[in-house]
Amino acid sequence: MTLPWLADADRLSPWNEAFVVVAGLGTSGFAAADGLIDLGARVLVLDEADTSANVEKAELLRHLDVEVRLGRGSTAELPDGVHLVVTSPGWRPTAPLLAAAAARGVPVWGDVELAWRMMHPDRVVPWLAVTGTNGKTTTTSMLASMLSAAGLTTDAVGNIGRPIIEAILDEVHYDVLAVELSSFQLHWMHTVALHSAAVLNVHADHLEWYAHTDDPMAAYVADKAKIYERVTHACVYNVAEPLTEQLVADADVTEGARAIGFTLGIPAPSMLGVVDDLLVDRAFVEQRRDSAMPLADLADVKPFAPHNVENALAAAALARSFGVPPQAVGQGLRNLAIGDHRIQTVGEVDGVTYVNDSKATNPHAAASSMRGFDSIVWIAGGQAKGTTFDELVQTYGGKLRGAVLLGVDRAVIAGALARHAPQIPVVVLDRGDTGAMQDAVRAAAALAKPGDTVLMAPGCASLDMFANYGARGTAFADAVADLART
Ligand code: UMA
Repeated sequence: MTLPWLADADRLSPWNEAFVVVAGLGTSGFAAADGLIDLGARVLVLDEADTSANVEKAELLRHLDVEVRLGRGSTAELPDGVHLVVTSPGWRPTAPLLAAAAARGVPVWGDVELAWRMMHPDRVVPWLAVTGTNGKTTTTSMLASMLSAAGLTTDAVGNIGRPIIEAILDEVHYDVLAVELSSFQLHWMHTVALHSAAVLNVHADHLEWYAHTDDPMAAYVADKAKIYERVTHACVYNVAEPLTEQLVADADVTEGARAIGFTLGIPAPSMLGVVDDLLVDRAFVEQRRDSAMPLADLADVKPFAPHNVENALAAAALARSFGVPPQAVGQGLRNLAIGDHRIQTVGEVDGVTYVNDSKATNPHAAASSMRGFDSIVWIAGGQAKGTTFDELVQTYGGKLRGAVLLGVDRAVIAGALARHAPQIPVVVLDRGDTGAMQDAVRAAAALAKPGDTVLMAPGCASLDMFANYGARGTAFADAVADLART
């Protein structure tokens, strides 16, 4: 059963005719159900988990006349008569409910697609969006800070934590939104036309989500590429990653949209880059053939690391495409306090610096932080998520004084070290409880010499041993504090 208006649906469509299933009652599913009720649809939410958090949310939704089914088996089948499925990003396309929707020709939207439809036709707010394997959250935060510094009403939304739907339902009228988009969210996006969009980098991650495809990496890249489709103003790419420029060239953008590069080198026209100690704009200035506009000091980028300068340039490009004045770019960077667990120095003991980069949950992120240090004792391991460490060890093996490995996929990293840097001493910890971080820090301290950096950039997810990457980072910082006391 199809609804003829659904393909072009917006907020004013006759949603009271629609029966919508929301897949998942996490952060985005709850917001989606809320949004759909606001539109007037009949809503059924399904979730495999009957955790206390889900039970609580289900109670709230039932008061709004939403039907909720929780617990094992409740997502096994797609009920009859469903017109639309709105899925949470974490659901794989192979989940039985989504596979059934595909088989029956029932459209599947992500929460981002729903948010987009809910703004039209009369509450439209421009979106500036960021994707990439690494740096998305930092760049989105930098962007939101630049927009605020320009006096605009804005918020950082999307994969960063706050569902976009929440902002659309908000009483606040936003001038513009800074949106972080994951590959999962992009996968289920169909008609969104962003004001401007940036792809920071594309490296292997989340390949298990695409395991059902012939070429998981190609499928992941194809989802990242979707961010540029229909862009109206600027497609921002990373000059150091030709693939991102290729994705812009291949995209079907709105007539008049520009390709804007960012580079750690001197920028060509239509790029942002670095000249001496300044971030400069040679894209959004009238005389770009022969001049560049200073935006900020390199020292405004915190924490200072090459990849973070790239993040700042990408954020600046998006902000400038929206007309943010140059001085607000620098002010935005200075106002920002980036969260913990990202290349955060947590202590110095016996001349060795201890750096927490627990947020480095894939090999590319770990490699990015290694770029910033010279002699490293590396603490790594956790869930590798189908990725490999060969390229990282080949590139940065020369900087490693030693390595300490822990977590479920420690052997994956040990293998890469044995193949490409067999001379490096490696300590492999078999202990799997959270206390293993204490052992790891002590082992790293024993390998380090004054002037070295002990870098906890695990290149893996934390969930095999810790509640989340924050808990892993805190365990590391606590272990360093203990070391300093002994
Ligand atoms: N569920 C099922 N069946 C399934 C899969 C999940 O029932 O087959 C249920 C789970 O029991 C759970 C719910 O679905 O109750 C979870 O849905 P979800 O995993 O999509 O999580 P949300 O809470 O909706 O959070 C999502 C993003 N999560 C993922 O993409 C995995 C959050 O990104 C995002 O902040 C939030 O929407 C708001 O937009 C987190 C993330 O880890 C931070 N993102 C990945 C990353 O950054 O690497 C992409």
